[in-house]
Amino acid sequence: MTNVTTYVETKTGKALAELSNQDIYYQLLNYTKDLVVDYPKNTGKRKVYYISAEFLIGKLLSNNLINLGIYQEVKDDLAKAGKSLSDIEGIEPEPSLGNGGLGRLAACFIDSMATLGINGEGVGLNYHCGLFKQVLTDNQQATEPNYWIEDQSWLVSTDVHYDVPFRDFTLRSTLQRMAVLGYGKSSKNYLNLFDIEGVNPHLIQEGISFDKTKIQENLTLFLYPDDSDKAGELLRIYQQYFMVSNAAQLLIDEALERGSNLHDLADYAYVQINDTHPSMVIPELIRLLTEKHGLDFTEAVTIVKNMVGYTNHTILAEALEKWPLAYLEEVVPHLVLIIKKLDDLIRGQYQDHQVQIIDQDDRVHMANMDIHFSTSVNGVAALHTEILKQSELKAFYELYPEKFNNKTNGITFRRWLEFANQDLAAYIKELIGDAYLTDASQLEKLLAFADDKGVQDRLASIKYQNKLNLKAFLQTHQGIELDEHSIIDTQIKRFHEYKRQQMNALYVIHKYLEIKAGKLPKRKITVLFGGKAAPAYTIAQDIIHLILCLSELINKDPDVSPHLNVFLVENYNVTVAEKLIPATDVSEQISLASKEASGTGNMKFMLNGALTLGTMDGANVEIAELAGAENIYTFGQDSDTIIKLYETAGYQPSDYYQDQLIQRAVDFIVSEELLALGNAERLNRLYQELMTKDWFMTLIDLKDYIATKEQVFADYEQEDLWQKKVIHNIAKAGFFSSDRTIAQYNDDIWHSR
Ligand code: 26V
Repeated sequence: MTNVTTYVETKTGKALAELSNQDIYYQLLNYTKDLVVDYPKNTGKRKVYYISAEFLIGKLLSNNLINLGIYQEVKDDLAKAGKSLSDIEGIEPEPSLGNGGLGRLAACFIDSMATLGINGEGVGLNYHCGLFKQVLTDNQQATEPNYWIEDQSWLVSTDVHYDVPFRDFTLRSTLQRMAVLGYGKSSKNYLNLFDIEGVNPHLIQEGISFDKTKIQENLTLFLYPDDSDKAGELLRIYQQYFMVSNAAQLLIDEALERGSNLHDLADYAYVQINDTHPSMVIPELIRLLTEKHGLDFTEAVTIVKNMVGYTNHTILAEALEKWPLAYLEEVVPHLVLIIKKLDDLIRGQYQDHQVQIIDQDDRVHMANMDIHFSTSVNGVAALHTEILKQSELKAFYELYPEKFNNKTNGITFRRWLEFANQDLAAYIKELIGDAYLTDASQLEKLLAFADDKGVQDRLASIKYQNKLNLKAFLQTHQGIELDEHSIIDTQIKRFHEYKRQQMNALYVIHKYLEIKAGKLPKRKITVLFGGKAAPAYTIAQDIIHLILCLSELINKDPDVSPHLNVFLVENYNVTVAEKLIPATDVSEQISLASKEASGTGNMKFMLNGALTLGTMDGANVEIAELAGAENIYTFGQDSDTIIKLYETAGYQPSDYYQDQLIQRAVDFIVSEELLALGNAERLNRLYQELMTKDWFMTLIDLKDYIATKEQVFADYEQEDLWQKKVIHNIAKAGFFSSDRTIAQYNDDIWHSR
């Protein structure tokens, strides 16, 4: 293949220098697509189908160029023509086809499957609008639709179509694909995104509200629409069934094509169910095998059971799907027949009501069905898997101990180091070579430099340069004035009470009050937040409001702003994360212990040389073990204590509110200063919530959090000590490569060769 300059000249008849960035973006898109069109697909008899309602892939241009090994070459060619690759990257719309960690994990996983040469593909939905665009106005979050598909995009149309039957109509699908390229590989996989033909954007009304009843026009219009009402829940069932019926039909067709006689289907395919959203694939496969392909029911059940694994991503009860049987009857009555048969099978085997599929209230427990009819059940970090075994799924662990296994999450280093932190990546190569790109454990070689002053200084200067890059980005995008000399303390993730952004906000109040009283920090602190809140989640909106009011109060106060700044970065997404993470000094991972299944942001920060301030939750526990207790800042009650407190209803916020320091911070939420800037209803509701309920126990850890954070800031002033800790973190981050995670999935669960 010719180089990019020649390609563009041949295609357009113009020199690169004459084209606009927009034109160049489309040229690069097509150049990349043309390059890989003839790449062979990965083979491997047993093909993995990673079914997921979300693939938070982010922008693809740079990632693809890196995986093809031509990023630098293209960058240089563009530079010769006076063009900047990073400006062109800015033009690509981000496909935000996920809410958060679960969707981003799926994106890292397909990258790693391709890199390891595994015959494994993603299957999901081609949402026309990704997660809503967040606009901050009047110190509140507003929402707008987030289109990402243009006339030219990474999607490639196929002639694959299936009929998907619902009670009242049948929908014909189309399949759009994206090539998934492995790092340094000349073979590919696909991300398969199913769509309907008649999506109608005119159904969208104000903001992101839309007519939820017109399924034949809206099925793939939005990612996870608001499901706080019945119409939303039904739409979600339509989406899920459409996704899995297509996946099941694709899988069977491909297996037949590759020589399966269907009795041996499990030798040809393995389905990984990413949380319970794709659970209906189990009864759907059984339905297709029996009704369409004439297999006997008992045999079909055995086959399917041998080709399915289920990953659990949360222990939050409200997030575990339990569909009313009546809703399923309304959408997919033919599937209900199968689900009832499966329920009968289980009732015949086990009396324990905790393990039944359909409960006394006629709700279908999707996770229960998955666990019975699969070979593997996994959690996503060591602690999370233990909690599943010992409490949440204890009854199942007793039935099937052999099915339970842990697969600690990981991240792709191609995106989260090579691309996002190019200076750091280049320096690491200078120090230890580039073998770490395919064998992340090689990063441990950096330990030899932990006390090397020259290395420490270079790392500090790379961090400083990344702060300058972030400063430029925030200035252009949001008019924010970031102080590059301040210590940058970042909390980026979905807004949820269990993640405790409100605890960080209480720290900010505490610091503000101290500064007002004349107690100044040694160095300016910049607290950055980023994240979206579900539109129907009122308290999360209230927390956003509190942070935005604090931001206005603090940044405008001439006494305080030289010492403390607070910003909520608008419309947090993968692209924003790529800018924030490399510039951060302190990584906030402060969930209530036991509630964050794993976290993956924590790993990205670790790899990029930020130190973790966190609770012993999710993968933080493994970060602490690997990096060493002296290289991470942990605080707060542990998961055993918290789980007991829930069991005994032993937590009362008023017990902690007695403390002067806590009282002062909490009361400030409804102070005159904040009420003058904010919405009294929101601030009062949040205050009341903390005082009377505080379901996620903000106050229990607040004092310890404040004290530990002060220690972090004190240590930052001992530059050598700090950089030594940074080196230990980067060196030990290799374990969190998603290549390691995927190798374990394949060795222990998929056995795809
Ligand atoms: C879903 C929902 C939906 C209903 C309302 C409340 C709620 C709260 C949480 C969730 C989470 C859904 C599953 C999920 O995204 N889990 C995340 O998965 C990541 C990848 O394994 C993991 O790193 C995060 O800790 C976990 O929260």
